[in-house]
Amino acid sequence: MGDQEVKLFGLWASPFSKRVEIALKIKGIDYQHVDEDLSNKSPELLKYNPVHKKLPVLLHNGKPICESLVILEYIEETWKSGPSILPKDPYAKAMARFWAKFIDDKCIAAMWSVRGSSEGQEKAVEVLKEHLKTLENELEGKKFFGGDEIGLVDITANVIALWLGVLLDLSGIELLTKEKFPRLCQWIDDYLDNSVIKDTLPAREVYREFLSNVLNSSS
Ligand SMILES: N[C@@H](CCC(=O)N[C@@H](CS)C(=O)NCC(=O)O)C(=O)O
Repeated sequence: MGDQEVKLFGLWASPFSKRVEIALKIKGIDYQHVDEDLSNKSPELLKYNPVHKKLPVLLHNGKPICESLVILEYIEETWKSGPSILPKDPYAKAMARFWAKFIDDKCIAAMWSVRGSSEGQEKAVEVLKEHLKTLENELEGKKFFGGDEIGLVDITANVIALWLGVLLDLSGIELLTKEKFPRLCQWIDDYLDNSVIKDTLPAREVYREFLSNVLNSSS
């Protein structure tokens, strides 16, 4: 394994990029991280992801893999070391894919729409609230979305664990509270307390400053 080339074109502040790092660390895979600048993407990133021109891209022995959820499944199938991040049972696996897609297609879309103070913001918050309720229900009787251990859905939901709270905070929206979402808040605490997660996600204050600058420069 040590002689393999595993290179991640990512960004420290990207929740998508962090998904890949978490999976590689859970599996105990050594990798090289190339931190990209989104305002000046590297020629390698553009060459390896000509379709979307986005990070993360995982380069494994010269072969590029794009799209974080695709990369997570590739990691699971390629490296048998470490814990599995997807269940073996076909139905349970399909459900994990379903919820990961729900987070990407619904939650993340709703999350970025709550920014700013446009007329649509109130509606966007309502939509986000509905989606968070759905996730709250999904956590009934479980520590993690994956059960007792962190799995594909938890890794996909890292955006809820850190990025969403900071965004809501900076936007002055009180939504993700223990009163409204007790299971989801407990999940956030448990998830952020995991040693791999702690070691991988940026510190809240550091990310807060970064996002605050991004929001100020785009408004
Ligand atoms: N669906 C993609 C989303 C990745 C994504 O949005 N990456 C952002 C950084 S967080 C990016 O590279 N944006 C560059 C751009 O849009 O030009 C995934 O899951 O990998």
